[in-house]
Amino acid sequence: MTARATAVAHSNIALIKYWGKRDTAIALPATSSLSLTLDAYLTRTTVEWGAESDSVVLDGSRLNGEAESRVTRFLDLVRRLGDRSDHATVVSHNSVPTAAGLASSASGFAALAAAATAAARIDLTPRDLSILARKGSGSAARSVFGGLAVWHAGTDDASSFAEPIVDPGLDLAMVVAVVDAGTKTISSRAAMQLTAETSPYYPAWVESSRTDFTDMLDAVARADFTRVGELTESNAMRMHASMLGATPPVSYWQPDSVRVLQLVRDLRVSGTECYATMDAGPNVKILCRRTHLDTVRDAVAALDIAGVTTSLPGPGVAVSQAE
Ligand code: 2P0
Repeated sequence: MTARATAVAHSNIALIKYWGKRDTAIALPATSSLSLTLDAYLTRTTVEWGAESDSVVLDGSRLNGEAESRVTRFLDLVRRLGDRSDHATVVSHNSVPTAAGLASSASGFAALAAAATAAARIDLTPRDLSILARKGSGSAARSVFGGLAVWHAGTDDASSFAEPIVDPGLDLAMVVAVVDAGTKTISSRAAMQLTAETSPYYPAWVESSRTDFTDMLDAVARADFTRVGELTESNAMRMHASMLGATPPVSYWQPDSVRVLQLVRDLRVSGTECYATMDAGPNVKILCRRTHLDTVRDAVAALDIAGVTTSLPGPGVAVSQAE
């Protein structure tokens, strides 16, 4: 029997963002966050144990340097969990452009966590899988689950996990306005640390995001689409405002990002209710109802930017093959 497994995980976009850690050593976030897993972007990863050394191939290219070390450190955690000393061959494919602010590390580390543990025959509950995925990349904790998921900030390793929440009929969909699919200029990990250490607005971000999180849970429970959308947009803008206050300032925005944000406002005025959110990149994700998906997509396409993708809520991580 070979120790091999393949897992598929989808990316997620936070409606209430995670931006900054309270403990970098075990990846505890400063605040709780809430996300929507998308069906549009996924990572498929195969892990096979039994090798002499770890190797990682992403989209046909062998990783090296810090990108490889990050995966190797993660595999160390799995070795410890499974009490094994052999190494792994990791082959991964992203349908997401890597490191472009489209949550490739979320789907990437969720798929890696599931494949590496399944291949090692380590049986984890979904909660424990999310705790493990968190240590690869914070947002990966949420990609263990489909649809809407919350990641509780927690106070220690065991209490900082994600879990799904029931959508009581919100009918959510998302349009991704791709402004630039190139690699980001500063990693989200570095940018959030810089913001936390140097921005005078960071404490205000933490405080307001805590309130946003509570308000969002309430809005979701009431299936109040308007409130969910308003909170989504304002939470993202406040996160970016906190970055602008860093030294040196962090800005992921490009001129086309602003054009899309303006379009979202115009669409709302003309009766298509939709709301914008942005992550560590220039792309704009637009939250809307399913019935408005085509209208929003066509309006974005008319801006003639780099690309546009539509998405419905996606599934949680799945081990598609364990041999
Ligand atoms: C989020 N982002 O909540 C936020 C909003 C980007 C902007 O989670 O250091 O790759 O690996 O825990 O998860 C991106 O940060 O950072 C992110 P690490 P991660 O989706």
